[in-house]
Amino acid sequence: MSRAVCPGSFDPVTNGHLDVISRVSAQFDEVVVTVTINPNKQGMFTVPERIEMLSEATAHLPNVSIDSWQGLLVDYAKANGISAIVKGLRGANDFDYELQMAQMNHKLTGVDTLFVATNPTYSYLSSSLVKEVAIYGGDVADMLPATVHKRLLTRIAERAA
Ligand code: COD
Repeated sequence: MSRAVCPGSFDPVTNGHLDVISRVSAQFDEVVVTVTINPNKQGMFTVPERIEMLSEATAHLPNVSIDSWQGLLVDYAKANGISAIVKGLRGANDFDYELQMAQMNHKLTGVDTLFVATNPTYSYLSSSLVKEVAIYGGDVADMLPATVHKRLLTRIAERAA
């Protein structure tokens, strides 16, 4: 059985992430979307909130499950019998950063990283840019699942209060 991991911060999940996840789910028997925890980085959403949003947004994909992990991704892959890390690539900046990580991860445990080219419809999307635009009142409704959009607006309103 082929298993892949799609790691990320997912703070929050965007339509760009979902496009990659659904395409990866068509290529592997099982896909685990793993929210990697960075204790030095305070997100807009807690890890349980990110997991909940991912679970809702991928509920239609039966071979996709959601998890979280703190530590080296290669250790997660090894512990869970995962043979491939899959990442989305938006452009040259992603490539430079991802190539270095892929090579490091391969050196550490031999795990391979596969890349999915971004859908041009979503190539400009990142969680951080979506949050910034939404904080300043820009319309990001078509960049996120509807429930995530609602939660984002609620969180921004809570923070402004
Ligand atoms: N279209 C296509 N792909 C996209 C899009 C889009 N619009 N938006 C994001 N993506 C891709 C990103 O390129 C990335 O592959 C993935 O989706 C997740 O994106 P983010 O922004 O949620 O997550 P990142 O980039 O912050 O995640 C970085 C990791 C958490 C994956 C990385 O830091 C990691 O592996 N950390 C674990 C600790 C570790 O092992 N460190 C050593 C690494 S060598």
